[in-house]
Amino acid sequence: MARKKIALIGAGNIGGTLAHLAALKGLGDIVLFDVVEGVPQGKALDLSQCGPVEGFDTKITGSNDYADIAGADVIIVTAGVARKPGMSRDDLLGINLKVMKAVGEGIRDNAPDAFVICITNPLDAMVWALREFSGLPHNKVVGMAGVLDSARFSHFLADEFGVSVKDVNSFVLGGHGDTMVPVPQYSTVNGIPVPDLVKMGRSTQERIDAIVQRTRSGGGEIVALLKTGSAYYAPATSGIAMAEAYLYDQKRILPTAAYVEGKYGVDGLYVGVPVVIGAGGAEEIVEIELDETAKANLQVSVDAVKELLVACKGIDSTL
Ligand code: TXD
Repeated sequence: MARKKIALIGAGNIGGTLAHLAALKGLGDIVLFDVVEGVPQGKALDLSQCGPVEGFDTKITGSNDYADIAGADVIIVTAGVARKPGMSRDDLLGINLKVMKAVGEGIRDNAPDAFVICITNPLDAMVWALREFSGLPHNKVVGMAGVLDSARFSHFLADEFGVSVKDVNSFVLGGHGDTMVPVPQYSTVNGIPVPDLVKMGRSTQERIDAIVQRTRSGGGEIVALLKTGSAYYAPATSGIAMAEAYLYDQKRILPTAAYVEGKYGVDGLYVGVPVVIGAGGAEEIVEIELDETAKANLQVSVDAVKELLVACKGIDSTL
């Protein structure tokens, strides 16, 4: 069977890590694309030289020409600029919207049948703009944020309860920003809901609230430490999990920035919700019962995303 083809648009910190992970996992042949000449080619050559050590024969190439992404099965987009200390994700909008226009047109013209995972920030607006510019079906364009945010939430919860991350399933809804909605009620340790663990005295509400807040500012915490950029190992790992769900038709329910039409009281925008991801892309949006607090918090997140879309339309009148 012919190998799948993975195109990575953006060969920076996340792009290079995506390529390394995809190669190690044997997901398919890899094309690293970037506008900077030499970077995708250099990283591709370096990564290819892992092959003899790891034993993978996948072809890894670098390119500055969109024609080379032709026929890609999965495209993961990290093109754009990342945050520096003191910057919010929303501060990136002006620059990255123009990047999404170029990337969207490149995908439209060369790989319209791909499943596209957008990672570029501000994520909820950039995935919407990328879908608009590319013209691909809404179920074939999604955003990666919730898998990362819930991984951060799960990591902190596993630490708090002194348990294996294997047994922690956590739930984050809403946008990839300060308004994201970690949902302890739907977060469990091997099926035991977090609120029950608090009642059992294994933590306190205050400590869980602090973990929720630390999850919300998880990206900023790393930007402040790194000073030169933002997180890239866990974002790349999260993007790869979504790509695998599509490539292997896993029907995973993953927190995903998906196009919502009607569910959760949302109509016509991308927001982080539980989505079944399989060979059909975003196959189904799973609508769960939310308590009043989670509903209100989700609405705040949706309103914040709507403001970003207004800003996008103010910059690019074709949107
Ligand atoms: O959870 C999430 N979605 C976030 C997303 C988690 C972490 C980082 N998040 C965002 O991903 C971050 O705010 C950035 O917007 C993207 C990529 O982050 P990364 O750390 O990979 O940024 P880099 O290292 O600066 O890489 C960006 C690359 C760089 O090589 C540029 O030359 C390239 O993008 N770039 C372009 N490639 C193609 N086309 C265009 N126009 C272009 N402009 C820049």
